[in-house]
Amino acid sequence: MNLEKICVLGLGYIGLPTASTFASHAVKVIGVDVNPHVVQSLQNGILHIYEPGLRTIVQAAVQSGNLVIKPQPEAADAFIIAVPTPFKDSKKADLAYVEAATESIVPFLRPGNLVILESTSPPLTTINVVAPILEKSGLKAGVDFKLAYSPERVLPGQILRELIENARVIGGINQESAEAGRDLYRIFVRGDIILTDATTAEMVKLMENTTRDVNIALANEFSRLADRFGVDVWEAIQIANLHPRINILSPGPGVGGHCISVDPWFLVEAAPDITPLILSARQVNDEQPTFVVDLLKRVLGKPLAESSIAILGLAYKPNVDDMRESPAVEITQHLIKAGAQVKAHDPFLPGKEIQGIQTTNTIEEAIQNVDVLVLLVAHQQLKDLTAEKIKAANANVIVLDTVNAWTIESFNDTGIKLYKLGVGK
Ligand code: SAJ
Repeated sequence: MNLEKICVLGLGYIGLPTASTFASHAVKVIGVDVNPHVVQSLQNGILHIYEPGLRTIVQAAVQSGNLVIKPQPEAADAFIIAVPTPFKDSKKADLAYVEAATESIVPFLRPGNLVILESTSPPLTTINVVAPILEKSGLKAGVDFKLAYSPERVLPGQILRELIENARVIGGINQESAEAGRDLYRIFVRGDIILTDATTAEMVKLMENTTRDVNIALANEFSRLADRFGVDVWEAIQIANLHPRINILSPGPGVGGHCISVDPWFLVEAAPDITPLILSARQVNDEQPTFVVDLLKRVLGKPLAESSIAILGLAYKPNVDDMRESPAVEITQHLIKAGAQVKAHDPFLPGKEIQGIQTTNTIEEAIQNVDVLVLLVAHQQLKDLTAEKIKAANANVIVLDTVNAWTIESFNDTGIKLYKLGVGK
């Protein structure tokens, strides 16, 4: 099919890299976002999100004229929907953005077009939600236009590489739709392209992130057990992982981000009567920040309200600036609410206000004159922080490392006491 011009709806962490990658492969791309600030700043080559390498490729795409940023869609050969699917307080998927983006395509839909949904969605969304909206155009899905679900599966921090190299799943509502999707993504995807049906593709995406969530929950429970039984969980995991069929993930302060902490709920919501394990894993990971706060209270040996605390790392995971659903933010907010004097620093967002938390400009500023330093994210800059540097900023501080960034031995000669999550020794 003709694929000279495509329209990408939603210019966030997935839509923007996708739009600019197509544009850098000589496709005319209309990048659409409903947020006027996003449209305006991207038109001026300013990015509203951070992802390694993204600024260069977006600016080049805009300058070449292949990527044009607009507030609404226009006629194109293919439409890609890459808007967020958050959840409501009730943990039910909020499909409002998907529905609105789909509605916005309707006036521009033409016979022969291809529409792809990339947003992570509950099973049957493509068939039961997207197709009926598009059919308001008077065109029939699978007959007059093609429709497929193709989940994004790229890792924040590595998006541009994984977009090209990862295997791509394309689930068509019929074979012709899947094949049209393959022709589209083949423009830049070097990994395998696997064709299946739309609902299988939706399930594949949810199963991947759920598997990771359940495995992290298990690692987090192991950290609690190790704490209770006087074991170093990091050592135990390292030894267990020598077994050829075992691969335990890492415990930490909790599971954040917009994917793994959200997607399993879509399965629980869709079939609560048959998903007790998935629900339980979600609950374990959601409780992990509380476990860390309790551990911190034990380390401090005095009430939070009488303590001064330095928090290092606020992002949801290492080496990204993304704070969505971040357990580090949740822990910090909890400590502030409990009356502790808190100074926080994140190397990706120095000197900013983040969800009610003011960050310091430097690491040293955060560490000076506090009782305890809590490391919540293993950003490279924070891993590189040595025991000597910590001592130079605050010789009396106690350190709690929740992400296994530092070794107890490296603190031995400093007189500083290092505690670690999951180390009950
Ligand atoms: N985490 C742990 N322990 C681990 C690994 C991760 O506590 O051993 C925590 C992280 O700190 C973070 C959270 O889990 O808070 C999620 O991080 P992540 O790196 O596992 O995943 P995401 O959310 O950044 O990206 C995931 C990826 N999915 C899988 O690896 C199966 C990515 O490929 C998906 O494209 C992305 O979700 C998405 O958009 O769905």
